[in-house]
Amino acid sequence: MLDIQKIRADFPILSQKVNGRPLVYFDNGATSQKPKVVIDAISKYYEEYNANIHRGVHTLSQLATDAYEVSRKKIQDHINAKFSHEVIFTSGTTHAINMVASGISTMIKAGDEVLVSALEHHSNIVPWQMLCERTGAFLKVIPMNEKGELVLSEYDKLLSDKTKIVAVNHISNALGTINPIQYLIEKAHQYGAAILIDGAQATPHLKPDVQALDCDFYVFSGHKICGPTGVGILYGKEEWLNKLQPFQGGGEMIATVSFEKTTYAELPHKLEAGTPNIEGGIVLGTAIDYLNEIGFENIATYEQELLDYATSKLIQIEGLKIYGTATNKTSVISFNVAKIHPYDIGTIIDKLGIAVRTGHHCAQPIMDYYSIPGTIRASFAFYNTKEEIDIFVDALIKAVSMLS
Ligand code: 7TS
Repeated sequence: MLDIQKIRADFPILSQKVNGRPLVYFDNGATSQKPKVVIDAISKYYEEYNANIHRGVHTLSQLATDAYEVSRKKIQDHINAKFSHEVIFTSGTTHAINMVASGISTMIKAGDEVLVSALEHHSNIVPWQMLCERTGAFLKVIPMNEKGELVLSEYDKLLSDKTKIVAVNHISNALGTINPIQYLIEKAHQYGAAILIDGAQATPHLKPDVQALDCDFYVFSGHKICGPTGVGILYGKEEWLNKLQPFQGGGEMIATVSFEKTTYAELPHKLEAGTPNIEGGIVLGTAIDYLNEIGFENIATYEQELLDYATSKLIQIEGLKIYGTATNKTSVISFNVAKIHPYDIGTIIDKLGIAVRTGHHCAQPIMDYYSIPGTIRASFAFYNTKEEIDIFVDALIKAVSMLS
């Protein structure tokens, strides 16, 4: 059992008023709020040991380097990677996917196939389209059904010896569907294809075990798991990361440089050119410690309760339709009410202190599937409460009556 009031006290922003009302923050799918330990760790870094890493012999540089590498090790343990050099710091999920889609180019030729799913965020579509444009490969799409689940029988049919890489999310940001990634990974491997899992929406809710999953790449963002913005992770199996062409060249990623030839450094440095987000990397470790103290099983159980409670209340509103009703679903509810534009509802409830996201959620193909311009999306975190859901539902009823 979680002590939610105690947890809420860890998050200074949650006691803010917005438009004169207590903040109800239901936009966790976009970014999570940050606990005081994370905010303090950022200040501590800049106040006490700010220095560039992997470079200087001086004390501060050593302290910063050690803290950065301790964090890498924490992330390795958290996702159960075999080696710490399989954990590459990036600026976020988008950067990590682009690193793979760009770095794998030399292994893709005209006529090869890249598989994504109908449930992807644009970040896991566009880099693959760009890869296909560069190489002459074809992009194929695993379709979804009305509930927002992937049609696995179609996936089976799409896979062939031409499939070189499959890129799918673990959890859909727009609908909350939890995809059967174990199955997707096993099947991809049967055809010799690599598979990248976009864990941006999964890592706030669960602890992935990359060795048990046996995925080739797993990517996520720090800012969605109580960490700072501008930092994320590319996990890759050692053999795959060794094969990837570096996305960026520059300082720190080399072994030797001359005008005739440059040789690359070993992992992880080969893929980490330039000065990284040092504070972000260090503090991502703090955020992961914080979440692990709360416990991912506790988080999942509680968020499921919030999801069930909110769903049962929302479906009582006349004309409300929920998009995404997968059997395995996380604490995201996407919906519309009658023909009212999601933006109008979002704007009115913002005046009542409630933060939700409205629009296509960077997942336009999902909106096209349902023939809608967008939805209202409420996404809950472990620090949200049933009382907040009540406030949200009351505000929604008010907004609908104003707009009908
Ligand atoms: N993949 C998924 C599944 C996502 O949900 C997001 C961000 C990204 C990739 C990109 O992550 P970034 O940190 O690199 O930007 N999703 C959302 C969202 O649902 N609302 O705002 C951002």
